[in-house]
Order: sequence, then C-alpha cells, then structure tokens
Amino acid sequence: MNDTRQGTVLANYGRGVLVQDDARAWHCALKGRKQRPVCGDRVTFSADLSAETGTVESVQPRRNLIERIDARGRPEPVAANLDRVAIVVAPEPAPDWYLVDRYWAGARLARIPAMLVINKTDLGGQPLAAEIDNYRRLSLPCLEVAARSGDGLQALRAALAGGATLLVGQSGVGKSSLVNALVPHARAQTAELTRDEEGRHTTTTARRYALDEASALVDAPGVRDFAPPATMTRAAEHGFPEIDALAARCRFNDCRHFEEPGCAVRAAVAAGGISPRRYESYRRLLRLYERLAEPG
Ligand SMILES: Nc1nc2c(ncn2[C@@H]2O[C@H](COP(=O)(O)OP(=O)(O)O)[C@@H](O)[C@H]2O)c(=O)[nH]1
Ligand SMILES: [Mg+2]
Ligand SMILES: [Zn+2]
Repeated sequence: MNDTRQGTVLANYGRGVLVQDDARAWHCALKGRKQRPVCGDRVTFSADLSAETGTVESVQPRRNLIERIDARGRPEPVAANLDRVAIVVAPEPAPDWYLVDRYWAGARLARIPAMLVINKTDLGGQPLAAEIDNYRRLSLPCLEVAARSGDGLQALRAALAGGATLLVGQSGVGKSSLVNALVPHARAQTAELTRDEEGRHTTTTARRYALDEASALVDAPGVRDFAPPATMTRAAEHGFPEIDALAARCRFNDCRHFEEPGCAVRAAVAAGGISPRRYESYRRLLRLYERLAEPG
C-alpha cells in the first residue's frame, strides 16, 4: 500500500535520501537523475508501507541554498532552507581565517545570517582574540563555548533556537562534538569514532538533526577549500560587508579595489579602518573568481 507524505531531507546517501516525516525517517529512492534533493529540502514522497521505504515524487522550492564550488568552479549544493550559518573555529586546529571569511561570504551571498562559534575555550583562546575582535566590530555575532566541558552551551542553544542552523568549519574544530552535546541521541561521528572505525564512517555529506520541535542543526563535513559560487556580479565584494559599504565611494564604478586610483577601500586599509588581513582575503576570493571566469 502506498500513500503520499511530506518530509524533510535529513541526509543524502548513495543514490537515495533519508526523509523525516512527522512520525519517522524513511529511506527514499530518487526518481531519475534530474531530482537533486539536498539536506533540508522539503519533499513529497510516496511511502511504501509494506517495504517501509519511499520514493521522492517532488522537491519543493527552496527558501535558500548554501553551495560551494569545486576546483573547476561548478556549484555543489551543501544544504537548503537555512535560518543561520554557524562558523565554528577553535584554537586547535589553528584557524584558517581566509576560510572563515569565505563561509561568511557564502552566507551573505545566500542572504542567511551568520555567527561565529569559538569552540574548545578550555584550551585557551588568546591567539584568536584579535581576529575575533575584528569580526565583532563587523557585527558578526561571536559565542565562546566548549563542547567538552559544556561551557557556553546554554547561550549557544539560545542562539540556535528557532529554525535550522548549518554548522561549518575546518575538520577537527568540534562540529560533531557540538551536535552531540546539544542533541541527545544524535551520535554524530566525531574524530574518535572515525579513527576507531578506520574512517569507514567519515561523514561526507551534510546531516540534519532535530534540536527541538522548532530547531534543527545541520552538521556539514569539513570542507577544506570552501568558496561560494559567484552567481552575482561583484560577488567577492558583496561577501565582505566592510568593503561593500565603501565601494560606492571609489572613483570608478567598476573599481576592483586593487590598484585603481581613488579607491576608498584601499584608503580605508591604509588608514586602519579595514583589516589588511580581511582585505587580502577579499583579493584572494576575487582573484579566484577571475581565474575561474577565464576561458579554457
Ligand atoms: N579540548 C577540547 N576538545 C574538543 C572540544 N570539542 C571537541 N573536541 C575534540 O576535537 C576533536 C574533533 O572533534 P569533532 O567533533 O570530530 O570535529 P569536527 O571535525 O568539526 O566534526 C575531537 O577529538 C574532539 O574530542 C572541546 O570543547 N574542547
Ligand atoms: Mg564532524
Ligand atoms: Zn575601490
């Protein structure tokens, strides 16, 4: 017997998806290759009650989508229908701030609010303080926590209340540990478990967990070289609020903020209003987009 149901995609695996409806999670097959549901998509599926499996019939339009680009610049979806992106950093492994900037730029380009979660505060956080202060100055909310001791988790839980949050960050910063600390019975695979099982269960795609009835967490696998797709012109600039805000004051409308005369952005970097490290991050992202746009 079949009936038609609605649900949310929890994860992709092989050639199917795991879909949660009001009652339970269903392994669903996909119909054809055109369907590309991702974690967080709302789908209609037909449930085969005797086999306890389903088939995805249709994917509902998305509110938003976080994508990354592969080495050739082709977009790959990460997760859909998000209410915020939490970028996780830790003293260990040492942060790649350029990567943090790209996650934030990706959230901005998808028009999704972002926040910075500084995990492993039990290890001490002095080396991170200057960058974190700068992000705070740019109005990026920053929260300090320790998944291991539970420090700051109450404030984090409050910040994650209502809607779906995508956790992103370098491998090893503690994303899965945070999921396990916040979601009872989640059993997200952390570094320890992955090692124990010789990497067989390493997460390779995003996985969604219910935090409570109205909130969800999406654990995205460590992405070494995340960059958002440049679907809009001046994408690199729009990814950086402090550069975006000054661009209108440059002498030339199409200023790239590199060597052009009368550049308000470079003037702000020279005067100390824009962090040279953030400016360099913008330059790297723009150069990446320019390289990908080259023919051949
Ligand atoms: N000291 C400390 N270690 C942590 C904390 N949270 C996670 N870890 C450790 O960091 C390592 C990576 O954690 P994991 O959750 O797998 O990171 P992920 O790759 O971002 O999902 C594991 O060995 C965790 O035990 C924390 O708050 N303090
Ligand atoms: Mg993990
Ligand atoms: Zn300029």
